[in-house]
Amino acid sequence: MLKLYGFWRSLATCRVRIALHLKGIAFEETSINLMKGEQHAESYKAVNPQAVVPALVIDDDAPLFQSMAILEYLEEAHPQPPLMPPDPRGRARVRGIAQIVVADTHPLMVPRVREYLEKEFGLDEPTRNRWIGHWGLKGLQAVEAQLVKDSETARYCHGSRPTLADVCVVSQVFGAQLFGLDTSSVPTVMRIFGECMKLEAFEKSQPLKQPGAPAKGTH
Ligand SMILES: N[C@@H](CCC(=O)N[C@@H](CS)C(=O)NCC(=O)O)C(=O)O
Repeated sequence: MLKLYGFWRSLATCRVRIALHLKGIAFEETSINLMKGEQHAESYKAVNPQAVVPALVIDDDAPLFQSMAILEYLEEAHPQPPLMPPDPRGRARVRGIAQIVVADTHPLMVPRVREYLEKEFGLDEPTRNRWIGHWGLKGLQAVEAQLVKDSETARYCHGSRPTLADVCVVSQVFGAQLFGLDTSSVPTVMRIFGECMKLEAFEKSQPLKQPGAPAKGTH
């Protein structure tokens, strides 16, 4: 049984959770409570010295870390159903969309950045939320611009089957919802989000459906 270290509201964990469900891979999830700082416990840093989730343990081997690396591993080790297009150009596009989220958007919103803004610069919560709103929407708007201009955009971000682009974009929409962002400026993203949410793998992976999540959205 695969062991996923995660947290209910972690967007990076959510990406891995969605991919595991899409591929029908059984796993058990261990919660590392980021709100209580459990990521900094020595016992967890033995799993992932970066003190972040997710980490994925397979067959008691060294844990895999970084959601994008884990997603690519799952795709290579469990090719069915494919979450990447067959052609190199298509794969580059899917990776590009995914990386707008994973490399350029989500890192600006994570707890350690929010804590640093608070402790080093004295920014209060409304100001920190403006920061998050700004970068969270910029990222989704960058995805929207890519989706709108390319004829490969269809039911999903790339064609008629979900890909790693959808996995990443949906995780970021969950983040926008947790922070109460107005997503009306990204209609294509939200249309595709709606399509993905018709699939059980996406629906049951959402933050607010995980053990420990509050009944109502909160960040
Ligand atoms: N680039 C990493 C991001 C990992 C990450 O920052 N995870 C967040 C939760 S989504 C975390 O554990 N944060 C702990 C902290 O910031 O202290 C990935 O995609 O796996």
